[in-house]
Parts: sequence; structure tokens; C-alpha cells
Amino acid sequence: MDFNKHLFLQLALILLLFQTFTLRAQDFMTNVHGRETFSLNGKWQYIIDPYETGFYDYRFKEKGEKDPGAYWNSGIPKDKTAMVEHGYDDQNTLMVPGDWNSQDDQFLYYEGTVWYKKSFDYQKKSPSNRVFVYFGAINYQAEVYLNGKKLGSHVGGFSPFQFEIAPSILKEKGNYLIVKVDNKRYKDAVPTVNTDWWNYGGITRDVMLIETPPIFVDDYFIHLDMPSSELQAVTKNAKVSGWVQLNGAKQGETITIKIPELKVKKEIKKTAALRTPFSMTLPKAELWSDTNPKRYEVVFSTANNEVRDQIGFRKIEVSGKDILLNGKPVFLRGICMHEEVPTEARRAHSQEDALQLLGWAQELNCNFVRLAHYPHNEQIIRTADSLGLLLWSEIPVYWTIDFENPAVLNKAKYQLREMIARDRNRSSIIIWSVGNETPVSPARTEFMISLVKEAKSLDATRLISAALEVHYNRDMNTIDDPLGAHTDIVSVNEYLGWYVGLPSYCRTAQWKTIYDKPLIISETGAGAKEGFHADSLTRWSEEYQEWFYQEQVDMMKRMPDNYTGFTPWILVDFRSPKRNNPIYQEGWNRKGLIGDDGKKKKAFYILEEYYEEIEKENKY
Ligand code: GCB
Repeated sequence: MDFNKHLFLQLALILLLFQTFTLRAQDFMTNVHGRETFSLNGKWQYIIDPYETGFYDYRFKEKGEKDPGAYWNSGIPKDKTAMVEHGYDDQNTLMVPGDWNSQDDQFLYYEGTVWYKKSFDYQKKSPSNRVFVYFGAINYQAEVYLNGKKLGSHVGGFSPFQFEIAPSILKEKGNYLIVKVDNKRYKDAVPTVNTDWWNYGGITRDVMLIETPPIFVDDYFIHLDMPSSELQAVTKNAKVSGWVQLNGAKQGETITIKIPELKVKKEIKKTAALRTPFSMTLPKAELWSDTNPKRYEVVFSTANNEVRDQIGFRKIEVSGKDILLNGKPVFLRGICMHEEVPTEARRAHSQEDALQLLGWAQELNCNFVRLAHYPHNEQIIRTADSLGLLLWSEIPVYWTIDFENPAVLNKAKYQLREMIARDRNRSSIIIWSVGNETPVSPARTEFMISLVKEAKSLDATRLISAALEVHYNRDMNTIDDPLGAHTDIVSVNEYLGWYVGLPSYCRTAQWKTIYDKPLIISETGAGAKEGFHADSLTRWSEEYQEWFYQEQVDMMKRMPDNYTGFTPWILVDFRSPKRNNPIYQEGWNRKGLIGDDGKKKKAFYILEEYYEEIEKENKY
């Protein structure tokens, strides 16, 4: 082989490896709700396609773009001689946003492909404007086509993505958007095949068109940037900093950042870099906190584009064994929750859903919610911002991910990027979690450390954690998972009195941690069927769960002094195909403090009282 050819091959190989192992930035603009949008929510027609006949030919090769048998084509016969074996019609429709499982019995357990179709007309406001189609989330894999042309694909069930629509594809009349949605589980996916929650499929979050001028504000980050020793509830000369990212702009373009309520305005010029940094001083700023969720309207603009957001300024950090919010120790009175409305057994997606779930958390006297086990929809985060609830947000690195596989690490990192990119301006989120109950091994710990580092490099203003496991020991439960050395907070799940022994075990249990850092008990819980009453030794009774909580709360009072937060499992019962007790579970995980009928169980009041005590004591 001659030298040039050799060099060429080496370069090609490097390029290939680069493409495979480097991560793209996230594929969506921030704060879509603060922009000019056109909703594509509502009824979509569908075809169920378990054999993926619409995608593959009979040799199982991807069909050609113009193949009339491909389901991304409308299925409308050209004339009476045409042989077409598929079609969309109004007899089969699904509501978007929404999981398919809860909309029709035939979908309850379905895992596979469904094709969705939405027809619409669209008139651009100006011919030079750009149009994007944006999806809040699709579980798990999506292939998107407009008017028979593929726009792109996305993998990952809980994050947004968008595609720009070329002007040649979008029409004023008769557009049809077709999406192939596949929620099959795979071993090398994130999450993997085994989870303790329902694999809700479908277009689960909002869909919209976003119209922008040629140059627009794509993304931004603004946060309080000063030492906590200088912070007061109302801080004079508050320093904030961050960056703005434009799309379509050249160096030198003017960017304006305004906070009208404070009469503050700053102009900066776009630099050659993707993100243009800025800092500014606010004459005075009321800080955001769990007791005063003050937000300011912040306006980011360029010549022809403006994006408005509601942003709270606050600081979160760790000092020794304490978590400090705006410089003061805070105890996290928390609860875990899934993104699910129990009374309708479906995924939550609306603001009403968010108010219902977070409202229950507030009735429990919580100031903190652990959003398990994947990024929840934006309404939940924004509602928490407005209510003053602190949040833990997590990626679905759950149980036995394939830790040896670099492609899986890449998928996890990608979801981490998307989670942080969507929500980095939300004051409610104080903790990014990189996973839940991952079993200790050298490969797993390396994998998880790499996620911790990635999270820190993406956002240095928040705390990083992961829910770890405990290895029970009657004499001493020691928290020593090696990952704890790398996270800002050590969090552990423990089920003493449910999976291990009876609640009375808590009385003698001793706890020790080798880490001199804040400690959160990120899960504990016991199952009870709402309305089933018996003596407290009877499993599944409300009385057993009540007793469990009494013993747990007493044990918490004896935790090491770095105990700074508690998020029991879980706010409400949730669906899980793993829970098959025919009398008490019937496909539901019953550890909720509220039943699937929305009624509170007895244990709810034990936790409520404990949190009231903590709040009153004002220990923190
Ligand atoms: C856990 C998991 C959670 C389960 C829960 C349970 O430790 O983190 O996802 O649902 O236990 O109910 O067993």
C-alpha cells in the first residue's frame, strides 16, 4: 500500500471513530413555550404495525422513499388500479400528547411499532422565516417524515427533539406528518429491558411547529454567580452570568438581555464561539427559594427575535455535611414520584396533571420531589419553579444497564445532555441524578463516574448524585458504594421492613457512612392496597404501611448527622407489569401514599406529621 493511501485510510478510520464516539449537542431550541408556535396536538390517525411492514420490504430491507407500500407515504391510492395495502382514517385515532396504552384496550400491553399521521395546513408569517417541527418526547424510537420525505430520527423516550423543515417540503395546504413510533425494549437501550414501571408508548408530549426568523435565539443560560457569604433574601448588586447561543448569526450580531422588572438591560456582541458569555449586575434581586419562589421575566433578543422566560435566581451548594440553599442549610423534605396520573393510569403531560401531582406533594409538607427515574415533562419542572418545590431530575440509567458497552454509555450521555439542556434555567432543579440502583462492579463504577464528570462539565451550578444500594447487615448498615466518592451528595435506597424483615427491624438498625458528605435516603417504602384494613402485621394493609412509616421515621431521627434529606417511595401507586399479586397489586406497584383512586392511605399522615415537625423545629 502506498503512503498516501495508508494515510487516507487512517484518516477515514479516525473520522469514523470520531463520529461514533463524539456526542452531538442537543437537537432542540430551549423554552419552546416562550416562542411563536403552532400546535400539532390533538387527534392523530394511526396504524398498528407489529411486523414493521410499513418500514421493511419482504426481504426485511428498509423500503425505498417513494415505495407506495411504505407507511410514511399517505396510503391514498393514485387511481382505481393501484394496489395499496395500508391507509390512515378517522376510525383509528389517538390523542397527542398521550401514551397509547391508556387510550384503547388493544394497546394496554403493546410494545412495538405504531405509525401516527397528522394532516395540517400552514401559512408562514414571512417567506424568509424558518420552520421547525418539535416533539416534547416520543417513547422510545421515532422516525419522522413530512410529505413523504424523511426529516430524521430520535432515540430516547423522555427528551425533546426537533427537525428543521426545508422550505421545499412544507406546503401551504395538505401537509401530512407521519411518525413511526417504536417502544420495544432492548438490552442495549437506556433504560434497558428490565424496569419497575410501565413501558408507556407513543407521542407522549406536545408536538408543535416553531417559526423563527433566519437568525434567532437558540439557547441560553443565566444563573446567580456570587459567593454565598454575600447573599441575602434580597441581595444588592447581585451578580448573574451565563451565555447566549444564536442560530444563523455571524460574529458581531447584537444580543440583548433584559430584566424589565429590575430595569436592567445588557447588550453584547456575538463572538466567534457558539456561545457568547455575559455577566451583569442586578441593583437588587429577591432570591428564589422553597419559601419564596420569586421569578423574574428575562428577555433574550436579537434584531428580529425575542424569547421570554420566567427565571428564579438562587444558589445551591454543599458545605461539609450540609446542603446550602442561598447560603443557608436546607433539609429536603421529599417524596419520589413517577410521571403518571394514577386515577387514569396514564402518563402525565399537562399543567393540570403537574398541579395535581405536585399539589399532593405540597399537602405532604414537602419542599422537595425526586422525579424518578427519567426526565419528566417540562410542565412539571416549570410548575415546581412556580410553587417553590426543589427537584431531583434523573436519567433512566436504571438497574442493569449494559455497563461494558461504550455505545450504551453514549446513549446515557446523550440523554444526560438533553435533560440538562432543556432544564438548565429552572431554579427548582437542584440535583442531577445519573442513575438508580446500579450494581457495584468496576465497569459500572467507571461508567457512572464518566456520567458524573459529564454532568459536572455540562452544569457546574448544580449538585450531582445517584441513588445507590445498601447491603444490609443486622449489626451495622454501612454506606460505602465507591461511586459515593464522586458525587456531591450520597443517596441510598433502603427497604428495611419491606424487602428485608419486618418494620421492627428498624428499631435496632445502625447506620454508618464512610463519606463526609450530605446523605439523602432516596427511597424507602412498603406496599398497601388503599381501603384494605387489617392489623399492622398483615402485609398489604394500610396498617402495615402505617407501621412501616412510623418505624422508618423513628429510625431517621437516629441517622448520622449528615442526614439532610428523605424521599420515600412513592407519592402515588403506579402501574408496573412486574407486580402480579392478583389480590393486592393487579399490575400496580402499591407503595404509594395515595392509591390509584386518588385517596390518601394512613401512612400519608405519618410522613406529613414528620415533615411538619421538621419544618416547625426549623432545625435548618
Ligand atoms: C426500588 C426502585 C424502584 C422500585 C422500588 C420498588 O428500589 O428504585 O424503581 O419501584 O424499589 O417498589 O421495589
